[in-house]
Formats: sequence, C-alpha cells, structure tokens
Amino acid sequence: MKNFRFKNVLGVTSLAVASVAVVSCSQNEEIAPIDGGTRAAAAIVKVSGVINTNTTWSASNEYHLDGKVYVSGGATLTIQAGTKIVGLYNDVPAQASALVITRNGKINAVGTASAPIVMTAEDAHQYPGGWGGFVVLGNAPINQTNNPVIEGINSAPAGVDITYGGSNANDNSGTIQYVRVEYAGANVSQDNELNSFTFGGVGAGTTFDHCQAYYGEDDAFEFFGGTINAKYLVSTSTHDDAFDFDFGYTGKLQFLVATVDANSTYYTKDPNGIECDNDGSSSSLTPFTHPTISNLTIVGTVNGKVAQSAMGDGKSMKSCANFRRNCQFTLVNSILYGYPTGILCETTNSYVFKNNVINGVSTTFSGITADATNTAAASAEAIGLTSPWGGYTGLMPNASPANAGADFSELDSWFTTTSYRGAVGGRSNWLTQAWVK
Ligand SMILES: [Ca+2]
Ligand SMILES: [Ca+2]
Ligand SMILES: [Ca+2]
Ligand SMILES: [Ca+2]
Repeated sequence: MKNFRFKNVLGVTSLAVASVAVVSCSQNEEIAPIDGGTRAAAAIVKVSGVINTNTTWSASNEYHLDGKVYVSGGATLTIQAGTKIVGLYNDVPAQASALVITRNGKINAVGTASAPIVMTAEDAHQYPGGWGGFVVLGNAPINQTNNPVIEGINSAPAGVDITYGGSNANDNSGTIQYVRVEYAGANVSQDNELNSFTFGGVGAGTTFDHCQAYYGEDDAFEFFGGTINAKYLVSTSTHDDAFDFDFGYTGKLQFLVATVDANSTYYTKDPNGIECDNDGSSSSLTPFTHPTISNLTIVGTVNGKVAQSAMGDGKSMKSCANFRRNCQFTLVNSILYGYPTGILCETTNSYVFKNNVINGVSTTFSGITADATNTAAASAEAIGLTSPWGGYTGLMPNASPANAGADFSELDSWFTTTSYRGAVGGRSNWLTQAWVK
C-alpha cells in the first residue's frame, strides 16, 4: 500500500491451541492458525520473558510477544526474512509488549526488499500505540552521566540490564535491515514513551538500513546518544517526531523520508519532522548531540495541520525541523515543507544548514538566517515534486530546484554522492520497493 490511508491488515482469522514448546522463553506455546486468507499456515509461537541463548525465529512461524521480550546474556536473536512478529495488546501502557535487545544481546534481523521482517500489532489493535515497539541498547557514548534506564521501560526482570551507553563508539548491536515496525508506541506516562524504533547508546558497528516506522504513536525513530548510522529510513505518520535525537547522538543519516497523514490525531505538544536536543536541560554535556543528515525529505500537510493535535489551536503541527536545547547539527541536501515553520533553530551551538530546499506554511526560516545556499521555495508546489502530497511516488522531483544543487563538501565518504537534493532522485525511486508500505 503506497498511500497514507489507514487500513487494517487482514491476516490470521482465528486461532486454536495445538501443542506446547519451542523457544527458550518462559512461556512457550505453539498455536496453529485456522487460516482463512492467503497467508501460509504459520505456527503461532508465543514468546515472553528473557532470551538468554542464541535463538532463530523462522519465517514459517509467527511470533507473538506477550509483554517485554528481552535478548540478554550474550545471546543473538536471529530473525529470518519475511518473519511476522506480533506485539500482543495490553491496555496497561507500562506493560506493552516490546522486543528489547539489551547491551548484553544482539539482533540479526535481515529482511529483503521483497520479504521484509514485519513487527506489528494484533489485528484488533492496528492503530498507533497498539503495542510497544522495537528497542536496541548498546555501549556507545552518550552525554548523560547517570547511567540512564531507557525511556518507556520502567522495570525489567532480575538480571536484565535496561541501561545504555558506554565508551565503545564502534559497538556492534547486530544487523537491522528491511524491518518495518507498525502501530507501535506506548505512552507509559508524560514524557516516557516507547517509539517504533528506540535506540539507546547504539554504536556505529551496527548495520541499520531500509527500515520503516508505520503509524506509530510517539516518535518513528528516536536516538538517545550513540553513534549508529543509517540509510533508507521511512517514517509514515508517526504521532510525534519522525526523527528525534537526544543525549549526545552523533551518527550519520542519509536517504530519509517522513510523511504525515492529515487525518491523524497528534497527542503530543510538539510534533516535528526532526527534533533535536542536547538534553532536556540544554546542558553543555558532551558529546554534543550532532546528527549529520543528507538527502532527507520531510513532508507535512497542505496547511501544516492535522485532524487533531495538542498544539495551541488544536490542529497544528510545529516544524519540519526543530533544533534546540544546545544541540549541534548538520543538515544538508534536503527538502522540507508542509509544517507551519520550516526550519526552527533554537540552539546557539554550532551547526551547518546548507543546500536545502525549504518552505514553511507560515514561516520558512525561524532563528536562522536565510542564505544563498538554501533555496526558499515560495510554496510546496514550487519545490516541483511530481505530486508533493499523498503518495511516495509523487516525491520524485519533476522540474524542481531539487534536481541539482547537492553539495557533499561538508560530508565524509560514508555518504553516497548525489546530484539531487532530497531522498529520491528523478529516475530511481527506492520508495516504490515492496518493503515500503
Ligand atoms: Ca519518544
Ligand atoms: Ca519526541
Ligand atoms: Ca525529543
Ligand atoms: Ca516532539
């Protein structure tokens, strides 16, 4: 599905208990589905508790997470391409189901473009917040000194470490490719939420690309410190920020897309495309949060509003990109439009903002000086995309100032050089691949 409409995904229609046992978790039941649809007869494997030995989840099964499932004790969880994982619903947000890779565990989740790994909610709860989400913790630097516990999780079983951060910038938490997380995010309490993808202190030795967050309740991708790099990330209508950086994150990111469903209800008070803080108290703790981003396309809505939000007039979003609280940043070669404010710069720390194509519904530049390197478009339409709203294929430039003008002189060789700005070039649109929903 390549449009932005909400749609329930029909899968297994009913379940019957068949047998017991399989995985190394505290509760192991295998349930055979009575399959009413096109899906092959996958065995349902219910999982809860702690995975402490190397474990493989097979695409021929469907894994149902009952509460938090932790990978710990030096174990690696391998998930085969095409595997479906369901986070069972719990109406107590603190007990929401989630898959948590701790500092003492690893993930090997390698999907393919045609057979992504899908982590989703139960059929009856396929809406933002229908389950918790996917969490990875590592030993890479953060700028907090209090050995923080990851946001969104209040307690863990004895022996399971849910803190994060360390001194190994090249720490390797495993491989995460072609993974889609749907309907995640659990609001445990004010300012304490799980996100579709939550990363705490994850290191640059981790491989992370081609992943999508689809209709999540809080942020699509939130990074608490760490150095993890990524290419090809998609945020589809998450309720807070598409990309949220905090606590000293210093990774590199390229080919990012975020869209918003105008029919959504946004409960947060500051929904931004990008939100970036050094930390909540604007400290000068180092490393300074400093994402380095190229080839991003952030799309809001025609009037910068959604059906309902917690902002002042009850409908607005905030900004395409809000850099604040003493963070640093590098944002180049990108397209930003469809929020009330385009770039909202509230940090006085150092930054690079160059070679972007940008429009805000009310204000294009706030707290930052418009300059010749950035193309201030008179309107979203003036950005010249094939169709600026309503579908991924429309994000290909037509006659657009974004077709040229990219400059990689601020970036290192990790970045793929393009002539175009934004996430997709005119002729090869990776967003039309089957893994993108
Ligand atoms: Ca969050
Ligand atoms: Ca956020
Ligand atoms: Ca934030
Ligand atoms: Ca926010």
